[in-house]
Amino acid sequence: MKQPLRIAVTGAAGAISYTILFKIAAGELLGKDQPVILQLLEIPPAMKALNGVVMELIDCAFPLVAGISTHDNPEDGFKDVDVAFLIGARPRGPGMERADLLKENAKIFSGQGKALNNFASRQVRVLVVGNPANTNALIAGRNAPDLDPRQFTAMTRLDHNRAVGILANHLSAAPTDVENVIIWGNHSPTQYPDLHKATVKDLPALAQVDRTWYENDYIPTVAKRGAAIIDARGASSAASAAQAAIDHMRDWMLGSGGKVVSMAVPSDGSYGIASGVIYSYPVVCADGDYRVLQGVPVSDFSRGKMAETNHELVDERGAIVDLLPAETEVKFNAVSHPTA
Ligand code: NAX
Repeated sequence: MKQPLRIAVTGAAGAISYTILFKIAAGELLGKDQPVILQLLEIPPAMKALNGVVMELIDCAFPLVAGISTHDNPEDGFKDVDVAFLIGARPRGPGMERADLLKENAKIFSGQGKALNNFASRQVRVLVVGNPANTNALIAGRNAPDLDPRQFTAMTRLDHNRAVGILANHLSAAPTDVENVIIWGNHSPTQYPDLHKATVKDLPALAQVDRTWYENDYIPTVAKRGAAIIDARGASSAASAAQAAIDHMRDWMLGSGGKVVSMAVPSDGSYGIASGVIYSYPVVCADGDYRVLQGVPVSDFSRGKMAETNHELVDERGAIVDLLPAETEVKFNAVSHPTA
């Protein structure tokens, strides 16, 4: 039996965690031969609810769960963790401006970044799900100067999976028939779901759909899917978000099998994007690492969309710039990422 890996999950009493914890415990993240220790974080008022979730985890008698602990502070919760899902975040309250939301979350994610820096495994892989996810990941990473910034990523895999699923559905194809869909930019309505490189059953996707449908229907449907789900369900996406978080982290750790997937990662300036912002790119994962796909053709239409979402991320960074520590040297590829 392998040594257990330590998995931290914040917001562990919330809706997404109520799905993801049971998937991780069942071996859907790292395989059926990899034991896990779950380190669950919440804020003090939610500790009682978290204890209820722990009772249910115990009641599943999962063979792979080698331990469960609960924490109301990141210093204890992130001790020695190999993987961190940062799901908990401050939701937007009534009358709260976007800038206030960014600042409130900046406080949470700077503390979590510091705690990861000081207490997590040196190889920790971090996925930020809590919104505004891209800028929260930027804040966490910038507060962890002893870790490689590339260890901090944000989730656009839900947008990627939505883009695949909605296209497959439109063409009466299977999701596995769809390849090379790309989400560029921010996990927000400015994101750009790009089909220029995509294929369905090995033929160009854009040759199989109406261009007007692509521009006026498909792009906004993917980008605003979260709001449509809230409108229909009266609650935000939770099960699909949990699945996407598993997909993101599993591919990062175990490889994407040559497939292109979308991950929001620190920009190295590729495709003219502002250096340092956490921007969703097409990546291929192998050997426990990810590599931004280079050489994707960018049409004038795409360039405009990619710039718009880039501007939004630069603006978000501007709104919290006074809360960021001084920029450290960006150590791209400085740390190796061995597979689990
Ligand atoms: P819930 O409100 O159900 O759960 C969030 C939990 O986080 C709560 O139990 C809360 O007590 C806890 N929490 C808050 N601050 C915390 C802190 N500092 N430390 C530890 N725990 C803390 O929300 P849920 O539906 O689970 O969504 C969680 C986050 O994911 C939200 O920010 C949401 O906007 C974001 N999403 C991001 C998505 C993405 O694709 N990147 C998609 C799904 C989701 O909307």
